[in-house]
Amino acid sequence: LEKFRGVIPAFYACYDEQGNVSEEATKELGNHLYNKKVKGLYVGGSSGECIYQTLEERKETLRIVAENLRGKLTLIAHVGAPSTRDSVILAQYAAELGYDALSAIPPIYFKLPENSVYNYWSKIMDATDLPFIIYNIPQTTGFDLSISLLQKLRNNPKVIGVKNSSMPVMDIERFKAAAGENFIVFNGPDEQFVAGRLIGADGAIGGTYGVMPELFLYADEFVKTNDFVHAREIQTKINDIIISLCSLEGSMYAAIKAILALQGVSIGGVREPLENIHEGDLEAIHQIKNQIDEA
Ligand code: HMN
Repeated sequence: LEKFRGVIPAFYACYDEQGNVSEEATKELGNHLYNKKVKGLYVGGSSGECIYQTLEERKETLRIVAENLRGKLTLIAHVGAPSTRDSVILAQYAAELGYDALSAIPPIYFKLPENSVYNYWSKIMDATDLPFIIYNIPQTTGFDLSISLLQKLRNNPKVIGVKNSSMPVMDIERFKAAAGENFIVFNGPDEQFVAGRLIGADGAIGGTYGVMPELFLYADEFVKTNDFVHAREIQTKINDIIISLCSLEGSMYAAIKAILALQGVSIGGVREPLENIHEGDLEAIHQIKNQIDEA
């Protein structure tokens, strides 16, 4: 499980000027993050705008990233989709492409009982030999992973971890305690990266790493060397930046992509209904870029 311990940016959706998935931009972002020395990539999750992409677009992104970076970075494919059938198609494709693990949110839209969620995740796991990482993100899915469901899933040896994006840091500690040895819990909320690592997160996956990977890599090093004063200092810088990113008219991901463009990596805008940046955001975007440079 060593290959999963570390800082793993959630990969952004990469579009061309017409808003189509761009092979060139996808490669460019992948290479950029590889050069920053991150541990791996989480492809096609929330930050990948998976919910707004067709199955074909999601397959395309999975393929481009794998062909470019397989063997160089730990690659996790997020295959959560509205139907079990589509998730299984994505899972099998990710396995063919050589991904290191699969991951999925619980099914969305209908409020389904725990047993349906159990069956959904189990069918994804049955579809390939790959290990599986549960994605718990109750603020967007409305579904909270319970300890009893985690324990039930844990009977399947393919379940190797949880990517936990719920806000209570304690959930990380509870999931670790319940799951036992040889299990990876990833910190989800970037605002709590240091706290999550301290309470037991073995690794971390996040939506803002891509625009400031150095800060998370430094914070991680400080945690590893028990230098909590410096770790906390970086967390404060990170949180100031995240608050700025979330304060514009455009969505957080639109702001991130605009800053990445200033950093030399152009991956287009966001897909609606996510809000693209407004004229009035431009000055703030330059300021946030400077804020990141100075941090
Ligand atoms: C992904 O799946 O793309 C991300 O890892 C999701 C991640 O947990 C993000 N959560 C949400 O978007 C709700 C966070 O990284 C989040 O973007 C960050 O903490 C800023 O609020």
